[in-house]
Amino acid sequence: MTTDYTPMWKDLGLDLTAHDALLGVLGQAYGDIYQSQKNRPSGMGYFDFVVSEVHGLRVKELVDAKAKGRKVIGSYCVFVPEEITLAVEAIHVGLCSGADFAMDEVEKYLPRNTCALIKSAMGFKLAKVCPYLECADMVVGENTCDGKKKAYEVMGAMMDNLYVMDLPQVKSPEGKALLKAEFLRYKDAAETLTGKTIDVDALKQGITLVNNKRKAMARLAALRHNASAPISGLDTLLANQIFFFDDPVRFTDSVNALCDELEKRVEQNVSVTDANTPRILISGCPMAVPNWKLPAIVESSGAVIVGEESCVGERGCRNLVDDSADDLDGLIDALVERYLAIDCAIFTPNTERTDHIKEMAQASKADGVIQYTLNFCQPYAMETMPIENELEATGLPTLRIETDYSQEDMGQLQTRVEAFVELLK
Ligand code: BJ8
Repeated sequence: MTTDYTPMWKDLGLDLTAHDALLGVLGQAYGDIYQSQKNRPSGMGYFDFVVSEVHGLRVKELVDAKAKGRKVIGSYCVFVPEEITLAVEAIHVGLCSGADFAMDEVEKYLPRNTCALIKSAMGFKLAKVCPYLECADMVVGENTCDGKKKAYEVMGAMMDNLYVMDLPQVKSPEGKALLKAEFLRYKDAAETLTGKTIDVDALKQGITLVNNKRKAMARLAALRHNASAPISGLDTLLANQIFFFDDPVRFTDSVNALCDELEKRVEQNVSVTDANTPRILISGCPMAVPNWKLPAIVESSGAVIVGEESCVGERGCRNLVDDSADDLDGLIDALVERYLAIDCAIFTPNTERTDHIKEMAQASKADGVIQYTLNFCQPYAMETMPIENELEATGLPTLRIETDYSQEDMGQLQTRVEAFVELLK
């Protein structure tokens, strides 16, 4: 960062010492993992810049927008509709939860055997190290897995701006009605927060902005299907992570510029790997910034990641919202339709997820699938075995990895991943 943002962080109430420690770890990990990659597309320069300013320039944009009267809404899940946030001219930021922080403190509130993502969310709050969280005028939690549901009860006592959205667990007509009621309740809450009323034009505008972001990500995903592997999995994961907090228009333009470059790379057969490098699809729990652990191991073991079946990936950003309705109720129905197609493991049954993994594996010409689960995440762990059986029945080798954010199992993971990559060769 070229500017000294200390006064801004201080005004936001961050713990400056703890925050420096977090930025130090993040910078080191980013340098080691990202800057050491070879033959990166030049379009990644924008994303490198965003990371270098992750707690700087982007946060300043939020602070400046707040000074002009705009509100910031933070969210922990891809079920929270950004379209509604944008329709009230608020700014939507995904709260990342991808690193261990203040774990001793967290374990005074949550059992040790809670998944790393939930612990991280609470650690960032307790340690006061996340400027996005401290900037947010409203933070939206959601009733998805049991761990998150119960953690929000605890976190509700730590913040005065936590709003919890209920979510269905079954994709039935009743489940759809519940999601619609919850989207309408969120719309009311967003209107109350901002003092703006959502009309058809405003919601259509929000839908267009988010659809454009998702279209750009779909373009990027499709380019990875090319046999030449024009971009690494680590770099595309980074774009997927930045999707959650960057300015939507600038982000969309930057992804499209990257895709223009990748199209040329494909024409000229420029690749980030050697020919015949094993291609791997990763499927499972979301990888929030700065959780780059498993992809770094996979790509340093001689494979390339060609897709992420994840909420920080294709599960989270595929499918557009139909904006053809000309009344508010019709547009809300279209939002419900799109969001209810998200095949998160909290749903029962959830067979569409297996179908989606198979489709992704085929489209991306994957040689194998790694199922990635955070320790103590029951919904995704429970789905690994039936998915493994189905994939292996089609001849696709799979590997199950359960881990957390610590570095302790790095050696063991590297050995297992290397053996899997050898098997795929
Ligand atoms: S829509 S995947 S972003 S809930 S890893 S906290 S499931 S115990 S993150 Fe998620 Fe929304 Fe679903 Fe996507 Fe629980 Fe598992 Fe932890 Fe998880």
